[in-house]
Amino acid sequence: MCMSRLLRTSRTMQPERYDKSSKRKFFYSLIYILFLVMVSFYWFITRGPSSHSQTAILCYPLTLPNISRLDLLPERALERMLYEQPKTMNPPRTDVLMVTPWFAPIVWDGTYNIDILNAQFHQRNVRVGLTVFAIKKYTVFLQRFIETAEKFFMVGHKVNYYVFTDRPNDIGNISLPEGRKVVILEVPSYKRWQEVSMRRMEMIRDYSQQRFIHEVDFLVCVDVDMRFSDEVGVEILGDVFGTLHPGFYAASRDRFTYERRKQSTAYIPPDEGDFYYAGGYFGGTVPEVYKLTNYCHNEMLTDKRNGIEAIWHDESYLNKYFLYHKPTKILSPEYLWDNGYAVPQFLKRRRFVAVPKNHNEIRNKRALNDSPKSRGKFHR
Ligand code: 48C
Repeated sequence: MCMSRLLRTSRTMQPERYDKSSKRKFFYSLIYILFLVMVSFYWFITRGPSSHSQTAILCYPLTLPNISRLDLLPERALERMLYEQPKTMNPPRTDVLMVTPWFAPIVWDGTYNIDILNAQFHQRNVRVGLTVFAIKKYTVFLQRFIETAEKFFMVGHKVNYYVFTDRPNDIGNISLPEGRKVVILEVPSYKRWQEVSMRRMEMIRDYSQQRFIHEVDFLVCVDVDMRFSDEVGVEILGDVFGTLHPGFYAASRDRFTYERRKQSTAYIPPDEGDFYYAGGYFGGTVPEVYKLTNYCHNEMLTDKRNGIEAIWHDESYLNKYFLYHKPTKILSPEYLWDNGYAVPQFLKRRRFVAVPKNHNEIRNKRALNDSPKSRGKFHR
C-alpha cells in the first residue's frame, strides 16, 4: 500500500517536476538569447558592421556608444510668421552698399526683418553685455545713457550693462526689470584722456577672459557720452562687427584718418583700407572681442615701448585690426551719429547719437544740453 501510494504520488508528481524544470530552462534560454541580442546590438552600434580596425577590437566592449555631436543638435524651427516676401529682383535698398566684398552685411534700416531676427535670437535665449566706461568726469553721462538704452537697446532681450568706473560711489542704485542689470566694475583711471580711451581695450580683454565669457554670448562696446534715440536690436549681433564712422562713410581710403607713420604698428598705407571704423562702437562674440582687444592692446604696448602713440589712439589700432581681420557685420552710421552733421537723405534713422559736451559743464557736473555750439564729438 505504501508502495502503491508512492507510485501514485510519483506518477502524479513527475509531470509537475518536468513542467517546472522546463519552465526554468525556457526562462534561462530566453535570458541567454536576450543577452546575445543585446551584445550584438551593442557591438553593432559601437563598432558598426564594417569596422575591422585594431582599436575597435581592443576597445570592445569598453567603448561607450558613439554619439556624435551632430546627434545632440537641438531642433530649432521658427513658428509660422506672415511677412512680406523678399524679392530677388527688387533689393530693399539701392542707395547704399548692403554687403561688403567679403559678404559681410552692412546694417541699414529697411534691409532686415526684426521679427524674424528676434524670433531667432529669443530661441537661442541670447545674453548681451553692453560695456561702457565712465571714468572721472564721464560718470555724468551714465544716467542718460542707461535710461535711453532701457528704451531702445535690445528691448525684450537679456542685457548686462558692464559699467567700468573709477568712481563707483558716484553711481546710484539703478534698478532694472527682470533680465537686465547693471554690473559696476571698479577699475583704475589714467591721467590722460587718450590713455583712458586706449586702456579700454586692455580692460575689456581682461574682463572677457575672467567674467564675460561666463555671463554673456555677445559684447557691444560703446562710448558713454552718447544717447540712444531709436531702436538698436539683435540685427547688430554677429561674430565680430564694426561701425562706419559718421565722418568718413563716403570718403576715399586715402582720406581716412588712419595712422600714416610707418613707425607705428597701426600704420596703414594710402592704397589700403575698406572703411573707416569708429573706435566707439564694436562688438561680437566674447571670444572674438577677446581676440580683437588683445591684438589692439598688444600693438599699443609695442608702440608705447617705441615711444609712439597712434594718431587716433584705440581707434587707429581697431582700424588696423579690421583691415586684416575683416568684420563679419558692419553697422551703418545710423548706429553712431552726431547731430552736428547735416542729415543725409539715405540716413533713415539716428539710433545712437553723441551728446554734445562742453568740458566745463562736465567738470562742474551742470546739466548737459544739446547746444549746437558744442563741438561735435566726431568732427575732425
Ligand atoms: O570714461 C572716460 N573718461 C575720460 O576721461 C575720457 C574718456 N572716457 C571714455 O572713453 C568714455 O567712455 C568715452 O566715451 C570714451 C572715448 N573717449 C572720448 O570719446 C573722448 N571724447 C576722448
